[in-house]
Amino acid sequence: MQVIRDDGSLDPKLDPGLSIDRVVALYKAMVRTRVIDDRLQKIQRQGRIAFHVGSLGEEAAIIGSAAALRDRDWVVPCYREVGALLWRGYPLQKYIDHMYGNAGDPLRGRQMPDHTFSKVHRYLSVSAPIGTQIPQAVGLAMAAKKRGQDECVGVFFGDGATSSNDFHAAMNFAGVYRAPVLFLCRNNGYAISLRTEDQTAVRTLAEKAAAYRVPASRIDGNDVLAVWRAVREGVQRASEGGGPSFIELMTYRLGGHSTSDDPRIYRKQEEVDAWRRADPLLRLRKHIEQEDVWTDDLDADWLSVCEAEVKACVQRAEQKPPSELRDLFTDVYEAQPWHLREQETQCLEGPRAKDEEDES
Ligand SMILES: Cc1ncc(C[n+]2csc(CCOP(=O)(O)OP(=O)(O)O)c2C)c(N)n1
Repeated sequence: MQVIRDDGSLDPKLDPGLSIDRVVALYKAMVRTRVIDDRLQKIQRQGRIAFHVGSLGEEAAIIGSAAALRDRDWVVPCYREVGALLWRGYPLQKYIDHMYGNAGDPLRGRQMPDHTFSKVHRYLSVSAPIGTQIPQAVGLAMAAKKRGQDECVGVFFGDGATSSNDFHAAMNFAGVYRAPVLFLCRNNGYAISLRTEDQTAVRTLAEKAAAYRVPASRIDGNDVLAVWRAVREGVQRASEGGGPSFIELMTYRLGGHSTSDDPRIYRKQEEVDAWRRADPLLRLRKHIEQEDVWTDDLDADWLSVCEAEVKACVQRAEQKPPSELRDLFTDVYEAQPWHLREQETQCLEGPRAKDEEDES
């Protein structure tokens, strides 16, 4: 499905009818996510943060899905979806603090960068082992259904995850119990260096859903309105008791898998250039320009607002002290149990103190 044509016009039969203000908000969120990505990539290269996993080129798939879910619905992320968390109003400063693992990091530096979460924003923590979040999402959806709550769960994962055991177990459960879950598969062409066609024999990932009687669709994932429409249809189905949906979002990872990857080793520049021309931001910008609500000046202004915001957050993050070692033992239970108190004392004394004790 495609709603925004390459020339920026809309297919009137498929237009989901969002207000133009809402469409501009989607564009602004996509630009903001890209600016954040770009800045984090640069400061990682300067050795100021350890790692970043971005969403360059996949912004429409992520922001469009987040916008179509309702506030009471849950987002179960893979690891590229911080744009969805920010869309829900998560403070950028907290995210940047997390990237530094400093004293402002809600995870106290105990996780890898880009593995954040927020309970109040109904955004689950990242489970790095591929596919493990998918059965968790189905469990969450089944819990909501059992409680009679009108809530559904949008779970993100990549094409590679559809070859994991957890994907199949989760799809089976969701199919049998008609769980109110949306399987949001970002088919970005690669699982790190492995091309989608080399890791599965099927022609489309959407057809895997048929085996579990889960309704599936294949969407232009670089078209934010097509994504919105497909996800909102899935939300409605789930809300009316119709159970799960699988949505294959066709997109492309324009950057490396993460800052630890060099994609030039396994893919051709011509392929990347072709997808750059299909950049989701360019197509949406064309559309809002045609609607006379966006101009080059507005674009430049918004870009500098986002850049200034990220720069200020980075500066503040770099002034904060690191997470405290003590937090490892105190920030676990409301009341610290005796064994953690003992470990805290030993740890703060340090291994040298222990060695000296042994020698004496
Ligand atoms: C079980 C497991 N095996 C290997 C890895 C290393 N790994 C991290 S991301 C990744 C590729 C995932 O690809 P995909 O599911 O397509 O998501 P994408 O990164 O493209 O968004 C791999 C193999 C892992 N995290 N977990």
